[in-house]
Amino acid sequence: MNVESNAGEDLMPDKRRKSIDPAALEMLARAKELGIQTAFDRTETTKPCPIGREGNCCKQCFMGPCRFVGKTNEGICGASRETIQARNFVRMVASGTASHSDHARSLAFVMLAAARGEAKDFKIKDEAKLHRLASTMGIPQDGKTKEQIAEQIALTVLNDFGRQEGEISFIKRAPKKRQELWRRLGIAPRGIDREVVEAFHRTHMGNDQDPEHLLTHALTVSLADGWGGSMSSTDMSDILFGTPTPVSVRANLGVLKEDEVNIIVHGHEPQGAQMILEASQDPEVLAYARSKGAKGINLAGICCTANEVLVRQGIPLAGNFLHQELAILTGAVDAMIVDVQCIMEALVPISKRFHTKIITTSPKAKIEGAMHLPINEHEALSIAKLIVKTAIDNFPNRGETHIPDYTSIQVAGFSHEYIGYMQGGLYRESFRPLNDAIMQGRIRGGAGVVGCNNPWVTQDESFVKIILELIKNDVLVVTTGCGGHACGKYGMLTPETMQYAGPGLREVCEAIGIPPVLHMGSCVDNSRILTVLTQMATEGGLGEDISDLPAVGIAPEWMSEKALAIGAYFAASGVYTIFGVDSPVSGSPAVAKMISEGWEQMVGGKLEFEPDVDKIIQKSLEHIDKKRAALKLEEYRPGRYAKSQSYLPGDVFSDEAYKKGLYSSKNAS
Ligand code: MSK
Repeated sequence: MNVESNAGEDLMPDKRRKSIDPAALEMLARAKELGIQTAFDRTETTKPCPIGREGNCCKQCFMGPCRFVGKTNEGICGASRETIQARNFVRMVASGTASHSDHARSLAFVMLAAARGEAKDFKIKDEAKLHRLASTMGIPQDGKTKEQIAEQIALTVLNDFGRQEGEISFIKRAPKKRQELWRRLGIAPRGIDREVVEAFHRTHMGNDQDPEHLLTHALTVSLADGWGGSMSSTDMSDILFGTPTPVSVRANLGVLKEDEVNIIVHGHEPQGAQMILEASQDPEVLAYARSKGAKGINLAGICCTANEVLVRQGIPLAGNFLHQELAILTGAVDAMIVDVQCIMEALVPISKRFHTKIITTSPKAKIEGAMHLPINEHEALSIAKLIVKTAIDNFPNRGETHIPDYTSIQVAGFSHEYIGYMQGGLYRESFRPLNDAIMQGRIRGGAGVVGCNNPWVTQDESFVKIILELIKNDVLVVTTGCGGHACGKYGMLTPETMQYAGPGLREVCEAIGIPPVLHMGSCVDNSRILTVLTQMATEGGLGEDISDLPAVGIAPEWMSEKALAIGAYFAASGVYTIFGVDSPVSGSPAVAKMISEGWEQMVGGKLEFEPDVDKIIQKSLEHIDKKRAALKLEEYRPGRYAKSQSYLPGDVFSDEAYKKGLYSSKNAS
């Protein structure tokens, strides 16, 4: 791959900045200096195919690909524009579901091996959660050891993959009314693998040719993700590695250290990263690092593997999706350990310009030119030690380094259990205070602002803008994935962010002792948001179903198929969900209407694509107020509790604001 280019301009073709993150801008300038191309630059040189981007390309058979341009309104087989748009959409949702759910499958095998004593390095860390989960799954526990219960949980989850009839186990955790709706509509997923396979069967040439019928299956397959693969991933990870509670930790590239072995974990699955963490704390391994001249071993994370070890063990964050190449450009990363999903193929060619070793650890994902050391559950720690020692051996090979001097403090790790606990303590945990605050209008509503970075929009800008505006309007925000990272990099996950919140929200945050933006974890942890919404819907006072709640879901910088699966399962669960950037179904207003108005009539939630950030904010607030009115709640009156403050000094997006305002430099307290 050619990595030479005239890269490094910090402006996009439309003169917007490539990022609002000063660390990213500094590294892009460094890339330019070194003549290295990154995703930011390839966005300019690799123009997306406009036909495919609009969803107007059908390549499901070899009579085509058929391109729906100009007056062409049917493929060679006669397929309509709407059919091919719906087919493409279903396939993306199925791929996203497969990814999240296969992540769950590997955790189920780890849990099974641990329960059977075949994976000595993995233990059951959260026994209370194990018992809670077993009882919701209806698994008998009397007279059973925790290992026997864990074995039954793992087998039940694995059974949900291959189940041919009935419905997956976690569906019964949704509000009763929602479960009944799904059953009535026939969209409750039977088995995870079955729904994914059926999605590919239906979208094969010459099969399902009714766009609405196809899109209804997108709802089913996405529910297999949200209430299946993702939810079971979250629960099994908590049981094996601990349920998150708030941790305070630094974020951004400045967490890398000049005098220590820097290892970055990147991808999505927690089990390998957990072993790397344990290996890096082993006294013998630490002594080995010192023997090579390093003061210690510094572990940091990127993407959702970062989130997994951040929210549980407080491992610092090196950055979000678009930081993966920038981290290598520092010259200070001795090894980047990658497992699955969101790993750019560009990492290897860039790493060849430095000393960084890219090591792949999943049997499912090899990268040409990278070292492949798959971690299996049976000898996980010994393989992890080998990987860490490989990084240590590489430390003396470092050349010139350039670590941008930016970090910020973040507080992350708000599991749904912790959110319940902080509202009532260990014995009286509940969602009553939150529901009451919404009913009284202290809190206007809730929003999940989640998802990826996409180099087609200024990195992190829409996250910051949307979230600041929402909290200013008394909307409590939860975040996950790379959105969580974006918030963390700008200090928005700290209690100090309360000063930018509206007076009602601020009062509630002060009373409970939480920031107005809560980081709940990784992409699969969007399932925690489903659990929170269920608890709010069943607590009383806010209706009986998720679709009754004054809440929205937003993915302003989405890029992955997993994000689309998440968007679809939020809609299927009753949430108004808005995606930024652009629409993958923009070539067919009819299909866009089917997943918006059509789905709203069917399931009470809808999925819309809105590139304009101001409109995203406006639509979100309007929706929240519409739901408040439907619930006959007190009218939201800003300023009722105190005077609202202006939310940022000066220009939010200036370097000065970042350095003096939300953003703190590495050496600041
Ligand atoms: S890592 S799926 S870029 S959130 Fe989960 Fe970030 Fe999106 Fe990957």
